[in-house]
Amino acid sequence: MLGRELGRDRVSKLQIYGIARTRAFRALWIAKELGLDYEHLPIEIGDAGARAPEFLGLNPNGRLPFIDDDGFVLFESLAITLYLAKKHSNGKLYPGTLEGEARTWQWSFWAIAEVDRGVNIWSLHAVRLPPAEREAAKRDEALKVLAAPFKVLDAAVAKQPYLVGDDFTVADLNVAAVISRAIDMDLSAVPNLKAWLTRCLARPAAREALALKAKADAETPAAVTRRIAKINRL
Ligand SMILES: N[C@@H](CCC(=O)N[C@@H](CS)C(=O)NCC(=O)O)C(=O)O
Repeated sequence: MLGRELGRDRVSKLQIYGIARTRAFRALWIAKELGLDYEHLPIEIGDAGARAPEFLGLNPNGRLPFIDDDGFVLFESLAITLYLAKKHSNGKLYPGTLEGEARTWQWSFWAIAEVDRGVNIWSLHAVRLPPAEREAAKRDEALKVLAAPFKVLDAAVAKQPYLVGDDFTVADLNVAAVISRAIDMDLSAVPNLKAWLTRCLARPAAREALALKAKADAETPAAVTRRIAKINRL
């Protein structure tokens, strides 16, 4: 049921919209990390899903994910993780100091700006598209683009176990979720990044969310993967 169809006199549980193959994975991971009671609505991309009128009414971008938290509707995957972490785990998963918060924003914006697109291009052309349709040139270019930012991340987690210090926070979740598909790359040039990513993705909450993603990946027809590559010019 859509959140907006519920009477506002009762509290509805958090709803996470988007099949786990998409960036909804990020929202699912934080919800599991926080132990939230939530409903997952695994809608697809496109006209039969996020671009259908009832969902455009919630997220006019027609993209996934978005959440409805008792009537508060939010899109942008990392805004969702930051919001939920701050709401439910301020001072723990969400750093409690001004500097810790700023460091979390820094890494989250960095992940979107520097590595999100490159990892997506690489994974489509290395893993997700049918082998005959993968373009080696796009895959190689993506690896070139990722090399410098991956070195930056590698250096950051060489000095300390996690991005904001000794403890795992939503900063780690955001960056690790954005580059999660890089776990299938040859990461031998960035061993600290590899160890940190492996550590983040081994968390019980991450494993549960990854299992949902793997199932959705396996069930995704090639036509949909082609559409993803085309829509996003990847
Ligand atoms: N910056 C947005 C990107 C959202 C996005 O592009 N989602 C993809 C799925 S991972 C999507 O819905 N694509 C289908 C489309 O654009 O029609 C976020 O992080 O939430």
